[in-house]
Amino acid sequence: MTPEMTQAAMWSIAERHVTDIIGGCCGTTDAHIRRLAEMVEPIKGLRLSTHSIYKQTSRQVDELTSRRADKDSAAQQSDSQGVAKGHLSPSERPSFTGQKTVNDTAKDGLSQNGGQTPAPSSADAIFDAILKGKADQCVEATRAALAEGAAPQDIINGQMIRAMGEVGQRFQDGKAFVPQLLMAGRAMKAALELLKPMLAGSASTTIGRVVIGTVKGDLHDIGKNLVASMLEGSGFEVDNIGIDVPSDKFVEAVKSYHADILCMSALLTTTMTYMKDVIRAIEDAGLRDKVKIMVGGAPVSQAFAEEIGADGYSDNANEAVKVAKILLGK
Ligand code: B12
Repeated sequence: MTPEMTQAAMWSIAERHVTDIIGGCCGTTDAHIRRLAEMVEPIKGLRLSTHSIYKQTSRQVDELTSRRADKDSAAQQSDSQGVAKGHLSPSERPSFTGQKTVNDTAKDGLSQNGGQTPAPSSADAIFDAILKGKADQCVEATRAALAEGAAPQDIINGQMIRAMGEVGQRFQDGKAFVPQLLMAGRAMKAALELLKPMLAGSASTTIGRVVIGTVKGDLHDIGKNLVASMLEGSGFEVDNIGIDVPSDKFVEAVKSYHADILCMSALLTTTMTYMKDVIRAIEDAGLRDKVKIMVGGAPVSQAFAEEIGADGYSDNANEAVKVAKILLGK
């Protein structure tokens, strides 16, 4: 696996907070670990280790462990409730406060100012929060912008969509990676929730409605979710109907959601052929002229898309947004 693949594969685990430590074993290089460090940085509640720590050799780590074990042992003598030798109580777990984080040292991070510049205006703060993937900050900045009298539609068009465009560009240029895209999309989504009630009743604010799912037999969803987030962050309304989706569920979702575009994802050569079955089911339901169909996923190609009668294909989430807009004439 490349460092980027490792990062993408570990994302769903890290994001769900089901692990305390992420690392690498045989085959992993500094580049893999660096990607993992970049990935956990914006996840709320996770603490980032430092470059110097993950650069340490296993011998140094052994020394660190035994020093801590000695410390524990000393602590045990003065505390009858002390932890077992060699184990760290929560308060004893390594804290890297005060040390330089990877974020501080990263030259190509999404945050360009490293917190050095004066507090930005609300508009800048929204843009900045999306680039950093900070949902809470984005919501707060959006609140502040509204309090200053900004119109919800202007916030969306002026800051949010522009920020997502910037993140997409950095992704394309190899300066941002999958988790940053997801975090940015999520930050924008959180603030959009705040704006949604204010938009109700106003002229249509959505570029189009999209149903997206991974086809039957296939459980891969990282790429599919990324496409969903990018579409959502770019102004589409998205119904993400999950993984292992059979054709009748796709048909039902397209119907009930009044979808303009149906997006299908497949990561296995054995499941990508099912896309053709879904297209046939859409035709049988009399919906084919009402909905555009886009397909994607690692084994899918432009030639395959054409062969099965899909309208659009892209090999990445950023392009997917462009293709979706073109298909709807936007
Ligand atoms: C992570 C992963 C898993 C995870 C999935 C976790 C999850 N929540 O998704 C787990 C561990 C569950 C898994 C299981 C399996 N996996 Co797997 N997996 C991968 C891995 C390492 C990364 C996939 C990934 O997330 N990539 C990152 C994302 C961002 O990229 P992406 O999905 O391609 O998406 C991008 C584009 O394709 C596009 N895109 C995606 N969807 C769409 C949709 C539309 C409409 C558009 C326009 C664009 C688009 O945009 C995305 C963003 O840029 C790949 C290896 C690889 N090199 O791809 C193997 C891989 C896909 N897996 C493979 C296999 C064989 C399996 C298993 C069968 C293993 C097993 N024996 O059990 C099972 C299958 C389970 C199942 N029934 O689905 C093979 C597939 C081989 C093949 N040719 O069919 C691969 C290629 C590994 C390999 N080299 O052998 N896997």
